[in-house]
Amino acid sequence: MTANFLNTLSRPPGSLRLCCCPHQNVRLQRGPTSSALAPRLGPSRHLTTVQSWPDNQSSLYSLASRQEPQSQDNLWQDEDFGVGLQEEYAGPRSPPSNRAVVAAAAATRRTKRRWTQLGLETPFAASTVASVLAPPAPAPVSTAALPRSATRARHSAIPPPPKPVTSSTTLSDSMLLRYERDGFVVTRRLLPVDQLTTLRSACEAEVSQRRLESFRHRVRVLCPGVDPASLTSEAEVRDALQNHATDSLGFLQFFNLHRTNRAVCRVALGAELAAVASQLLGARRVRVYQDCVFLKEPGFAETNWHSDLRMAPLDTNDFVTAWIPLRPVRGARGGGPGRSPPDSGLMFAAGSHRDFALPFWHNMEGRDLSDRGYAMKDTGPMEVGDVSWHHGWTLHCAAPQPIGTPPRLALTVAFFADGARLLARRSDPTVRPELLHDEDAESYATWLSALTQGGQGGKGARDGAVARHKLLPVVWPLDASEAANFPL
Ligand SMILES: O=C(O)CCC(=O)C(=O)O
Repeated sequence: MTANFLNTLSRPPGSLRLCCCPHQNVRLQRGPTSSALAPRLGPSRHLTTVQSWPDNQSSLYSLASRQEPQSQDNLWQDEDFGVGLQEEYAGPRSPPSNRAVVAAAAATRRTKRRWTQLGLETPFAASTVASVLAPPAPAPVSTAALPRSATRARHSAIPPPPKPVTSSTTLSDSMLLRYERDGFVVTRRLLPVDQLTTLRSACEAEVSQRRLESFRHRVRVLCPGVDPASLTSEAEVRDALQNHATDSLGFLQFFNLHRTNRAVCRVALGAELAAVASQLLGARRVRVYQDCVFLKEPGFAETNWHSDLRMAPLDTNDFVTAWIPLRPVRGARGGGPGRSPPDSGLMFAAGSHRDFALPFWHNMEGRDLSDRGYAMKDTGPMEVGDVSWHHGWTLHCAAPQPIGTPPRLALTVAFFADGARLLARRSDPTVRPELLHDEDAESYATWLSALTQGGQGGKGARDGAVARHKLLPVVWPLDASEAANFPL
C-alpha cells in the first residue's frame, strides 16, 4: 500500500494517481511530496490522507500540505500514521505556504466503485483535484446528483450548497474527515449560551418531575424480575436496585422532552443541530429519532461501552447523536494529573464505527475492548454551547461521576437519514432480533407499534417499513421542517 502510494508521488505534474484499495476503509500513508508537487504545495513536505468509506455512498479525498513540526490547535494528528490535516484550508490565520492545497469531496449514492486511478470513475473528484494540481482552470462540475456533504469542499469549481447554513454550522472538510475516521467530532460554540440557560432550567424542571418514572425505567433495565410499576417511591426503587440490579446505576434517562417542552423543542428540532446532522449524515433529508436527557449524579457509576444503534429498531447506518452538556464538563480524563478529576464527559473508541469484525464475530455483552487497538479519545473539556457528535455505531462510554462534583446533565438528540427502515424483526429471518437491546423501548414504543401494526399514524405500515411517522419529525431541509408541529 505505502509503496503504491509513494509511487503515485513521482508522476508528472498535473496527474496524481491513487492506488486501488480493496479494503473497506482506505488509509494511505503519508509520504514525501515529489518535486513536481512541491511548488504547488509550497515548502511543506507531506501529502496527508486519502480515504474512502465502505458505504459506497460517500468518499472524501483530502490532500494537504504542512510543515513540521506543527503545534497549532487546528492541526489534526492522526495517531495511527502521524499525518496531519489543517483544519481550515484558507482561513485568515493561514500562512499561504502552509495551507492545505485542496480538499475534494466526491459522492455518489449507491454506486459501487473501485478505484484504479483517481477520477477515471468519478469525474467530480478528478476535475477538482486536477484543477489544483495542474492549472489552468478546473473543468466545471455538476453537483446536481451529489448529496449535500459533497458540496462542501472549498473550491471554486463547486457551487455553494443550495441552502447555505451559517458559518458556525458549516463544518470544515477536515472535521468531516475526522468524523469519518474517528466516528465522533466536537462542534465548539454551536449553540447560543442564552438558549442553553433556558434549556438547562427546562431540563432540570422535567428531571425533578419525572424522577420516579426514570428510576422505574432503570429498574426495568437493570432488575429483571422486578415489576417497576410496583415501586411507589424513590426509596423503594433504590432498594430494588441495591438488591436486584445486574449492574450499577450509571445514569437516569428522560426521553423525548421535545414532544412537550418548548425550550427542549427549540434546541432539539432547531436549525443548528439539524444543519450539522445533515452534513455528518451526508443526507438531504434528516429526521429526529429521539432526545434524551442523561443525568449523572455524584457517585453514579460509569456509562458502559455501547453504540447507540444497538438501542434503535432501525436498519440503518445513517444515524448520529448530538451530546449537549448543560453545564461545563472537564471531560473523561479530567484536568490532568494533580488537577481536576474526571467529570463524566464522553470517551470514544475511535474508529469503532468502522470495525465491522467486532460485532460480526463477537458477542458484545460485557466484552473488553482493550485488545481491539482503538485509540481512546475523549471530547476534552466542553463549555456550554459545545456539542459532541458520535456516529450510531461508535462505541462510547462515560466515567463515573465523582463525589463532590455537581450533577451532570446532558441532552442528547439523535438523528437519522430519512429513508431508514424498521428492523424487520418478524418478517426477515436473517435479522437477529436478540441483538437489539430494548433499553430505550419507552422512547420508541408509540411510533413503532403504530408503524408495525398500522395503527394511528402508521397508515398500514409494517415490519421493515420505512420509518416515517409524525413522532420522527423531519428537521432538514429547513423548508420541509416539521418542527413547527411541536411541542405537541
Ligand atoms: O451521557 C452519558 O453518560 C451517556 C450518553 C450516551 O450514551 C449517548 O449520548 O449516547
